[in-house]
Amino acid sequence: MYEITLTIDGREVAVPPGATILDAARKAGSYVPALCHHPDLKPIGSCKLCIVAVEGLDHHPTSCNTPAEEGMVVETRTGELQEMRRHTLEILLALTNHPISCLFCDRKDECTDLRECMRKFPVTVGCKYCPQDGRCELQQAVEFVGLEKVRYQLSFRNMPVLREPFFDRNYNLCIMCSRCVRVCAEVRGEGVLKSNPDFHRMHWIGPPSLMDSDCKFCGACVDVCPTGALSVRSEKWIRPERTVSTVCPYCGVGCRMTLGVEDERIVSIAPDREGPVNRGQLCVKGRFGLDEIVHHPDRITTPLIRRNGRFEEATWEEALDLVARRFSEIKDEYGPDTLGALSSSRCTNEENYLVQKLARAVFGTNNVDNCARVCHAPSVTGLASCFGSGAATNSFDQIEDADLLFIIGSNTTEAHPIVGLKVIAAAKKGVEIIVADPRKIELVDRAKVWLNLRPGTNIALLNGMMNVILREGLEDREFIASRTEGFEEFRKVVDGYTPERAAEITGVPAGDIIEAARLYAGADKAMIIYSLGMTEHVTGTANVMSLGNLAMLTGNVGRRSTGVMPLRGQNNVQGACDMGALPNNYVGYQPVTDPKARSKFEEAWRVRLPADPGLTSTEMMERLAEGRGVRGLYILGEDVAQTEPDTNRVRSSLEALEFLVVQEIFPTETTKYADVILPAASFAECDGTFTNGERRIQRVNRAIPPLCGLANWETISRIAEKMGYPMKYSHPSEIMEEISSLAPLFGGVSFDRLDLRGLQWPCPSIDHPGTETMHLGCFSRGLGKFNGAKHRPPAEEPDPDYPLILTTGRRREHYNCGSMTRRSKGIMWIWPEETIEMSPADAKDLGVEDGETVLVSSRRGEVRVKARVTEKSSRGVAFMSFHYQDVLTNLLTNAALDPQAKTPEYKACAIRVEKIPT
Ligand SMILES: Nc1nc2c(c(=O)[nH]1)N[C@H]1C(S)=C(S)[C@@H](COP(=O)(O)OP(=O)(O)OC[C@H]3O[C@@H](n4cnc5c(=O)[nH]c(N)nc54)[C@H](O)[C@@H]3O)O[C@H]1N2
Ligand SMILES: Nc1nc2c(c(=O)[nH]1)N[C@H]1C(S)=C(S)[C@@H](COP(=O)(O)OP(=O)(O)OC[C@H]3O[C@@H](n4cnc5c(=O)[nH]c(N)nc54)[C@H](O)[C@@H]3O)O[C@H]1N2
Ligand SMILES: [Mo]
Repeated sequence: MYEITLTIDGREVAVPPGATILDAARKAGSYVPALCHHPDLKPIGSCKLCIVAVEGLDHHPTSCNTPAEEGMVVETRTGELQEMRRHTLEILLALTNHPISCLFCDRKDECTDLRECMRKFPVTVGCKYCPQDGRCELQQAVEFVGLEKVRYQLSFRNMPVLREPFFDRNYNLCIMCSRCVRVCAEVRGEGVLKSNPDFHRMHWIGPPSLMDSDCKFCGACVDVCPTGALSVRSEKWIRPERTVSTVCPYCGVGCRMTLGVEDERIVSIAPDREGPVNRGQLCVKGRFGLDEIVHHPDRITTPLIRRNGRFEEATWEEALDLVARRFSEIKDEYGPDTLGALSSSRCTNEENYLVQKLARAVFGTNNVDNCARVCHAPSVTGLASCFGSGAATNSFDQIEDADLLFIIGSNTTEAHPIVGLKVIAAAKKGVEIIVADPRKIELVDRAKVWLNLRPGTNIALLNGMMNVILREGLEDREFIASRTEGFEEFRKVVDGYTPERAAEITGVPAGDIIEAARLYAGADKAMIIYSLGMTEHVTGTANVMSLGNLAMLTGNVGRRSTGVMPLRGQNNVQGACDMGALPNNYVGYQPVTDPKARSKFEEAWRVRLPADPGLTSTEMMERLAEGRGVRGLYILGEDVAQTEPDTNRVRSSLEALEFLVVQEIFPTETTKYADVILPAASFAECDGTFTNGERRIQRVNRAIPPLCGLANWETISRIAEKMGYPMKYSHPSEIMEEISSLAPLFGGVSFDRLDLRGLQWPCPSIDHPGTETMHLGCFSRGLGKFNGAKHRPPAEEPDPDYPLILTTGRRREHYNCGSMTRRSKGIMWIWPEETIEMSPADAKDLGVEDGETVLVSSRRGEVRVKARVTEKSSRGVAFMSFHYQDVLTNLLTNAALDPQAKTPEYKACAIRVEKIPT
């Protein structure tokens, strides 16, 4: 693969075409100082420290932006180069008035305590690294070139240190390398930070606090800063003893991160440049919203048993005995199907596998589910019915190579920020973007067409587009003929949706529907990216099938940079489904109703298994509210009392339970209803695997021992054992062995194969490289199937009593029930409270001012919340998140379900907003 060979400091090295001399030098192990250069940024060659001597050249080129050429002979550290670098650096320090005590301290060798040193040399205040530590790139450069003093006059700039959420900006230490400015624009697509064009009077230009800018607090600027000018407050003076590579536990993108550990505490977090998806980037939650959380004083670390209405601390033995005894009693008295388990898509594959095994083999029921039910279950059912597999068809790194991206019902930059970066990069390259969303999400600014549809009218919109495609003959006939079935019936359905009719239903002008149809069908490689705006409707499954129809109609599936990409929600929701934490499937989507599959599992687990599919989580809640169904429930890491719809009803359901066990890292709305609270180990305390939204199974590595003393897989095994079913594992890798032996989809997966890139399933055998793109040449189900769908309105539509539509969703900084992000001081600084977003027109009609507290009610409940008047909301459509315990948005939402996937309609219900009389 390497094509260029050159010599660096006498060593021969081979690099790929396009590599620079600096890349080659680094590969050859020659350190070359380069203060403006960073491997993730375009080289600008401005600091001039990376100059090298090239045989045959009459000048010294900057190596960061000079391409390596075949046969080049390069020297990186001749006396002349070093002398030139000394001059350059001396002038740089003088011009930027950089404090020098940390660079030239004459007692460096004695230095043990940076704080002590800081007291002596106040001028260094804020430098993030100990002088001896060598992580300050400026200091490293000074040492390397042997600069010992600065001959020019320096005056300390004495600028105030600016305090932001999470980090400080100390421009006294800035050397004007512009890395922060460039990463913000080039990599993050933001352009919030700006350089001051007047080098000599350098100070920050822009608002005094980034809080008053469009900053997303991703931390990328901090991560590229070569000095201490930008530094994370909690990471100053930190020198981790060791680092551990693992996967972020928030969303389903699967970003790799490095945890720094000191005294069994997580003291630092950094994005991993080797991460196959995130490549050195994180979002605000992963970068800053974790270390404080793992060690938060509210962590539940001791089992708690409710006695006389109060929680009392108990030993593990006591608590687990009680759990096993009560579950056994309920099973014996009322039958196995009166027990149920909700597994956690925040937890590892191995833990999820054990929870469904506990339910099936020990409780004896298929009543097991995970939060995919209230999320992407329609993707699983809808895509499986079109293609034969319910997972994302392609990989995230193919996004940039598409010709067109159709983003529908996904607030990508807020809910999946690192996938959002790929969309932004694509847009910058000229890839065309269509956004279909009732809110003016950030990506609308990058879109060619914005289809601003009424919530719950997706099918009409998509049928309208497909109607245009067929009418104009833009379909891919060859693909339809050779790879699909059901086209004719489908066509009949779509024929009824002229763009004019679609416009009437959706509120989107017919011209925009036509334009979107032509753009999508006209692209060679068009990729669909979607999320809950499609699934969380009573038409969720039909919505998803309509996307499958659109992709097949135009031959946009089964090739790179095409396909249908559900952006999965939780860090391991893909895995929780894969592992069979579903009422109808064993691990690897093997149906419980298939006698062959059942007998395979009966043999492996040495137990009789129930034959009928179990209840979904939403059905469990529904029946409980009616006083029937399950009596004993085990919930691992899910906060149903805050996150399921119609909270008043959920509360009655939880109260109706005879026995509720919740295993959690924090007290939540749901733990309030528990009979026993078992502590859980957080991601940093777990060994195992997570599977991201592109089917990539990645290793999660334990950084510190479980604060509660037991790993989650141990807790689950012990409950099983105490109920009379032995589960003997000595490490999660053995659980993965069992998984791969029982599920052909993961037949080739084992811990020792999982390097930093992980493995994308299907991976049927140990020599199989994993699957980046699915359905190449043939669909998982053989032929792809068209499933025509008709428009159906949301279960509840606005009327004179409840005239507004409420749609609910996420904010970038917070995460789902907020149990973690609400415990981060920096995140609460950015988003301290819930607000209801409404359009200026609606606010005017109601006489509501921005910031005013209003009463919001639906047929099910009411909340008081501050109004935020914003152009982001369209007339008639209000928006709330569900991240705050003190404003429970789900008191308002509707529990109406999609009939196939049983997913609730969180994305549309009718509300009334009223002024509160003063
Ligand atoms: N910051 C953050 N990130 C998260 C999460 C979080 O809580 N916070 N949660 C994670 C989880 S579990 C999930 S599932 C994902 C969810 O990720 P997303 O689905 O992207 O997030 P949402 O905010 O729920 O809403 C999606 C979009 O659908 C739009 N929408 C509403 N109704 C309709 C409709 O009828 N049609 C169309 N086309 N669009 C509609 C909304 O305006 C919104 O922009 O995010 C994951 N990532
Ligand atoms: N109104 C409205 N409601 C919604 C949605 C919406 O769009 N609108 N979206 C829905 C969607 S898509 C989803 S996925 C659900 C999410 O709803 P939930 O799954 O209830 O929400 P989470 O906050 O992700 O976390 C679940 C719990 O897991 C705990 N936890 C975190 N890490 C661990 C761990 O390592 N071990 C254990 N045992 N516990 C852990 C957290 O403390 C938290 O209490 O919300 C749904 N609710
Ligand atoms: Mo989700």
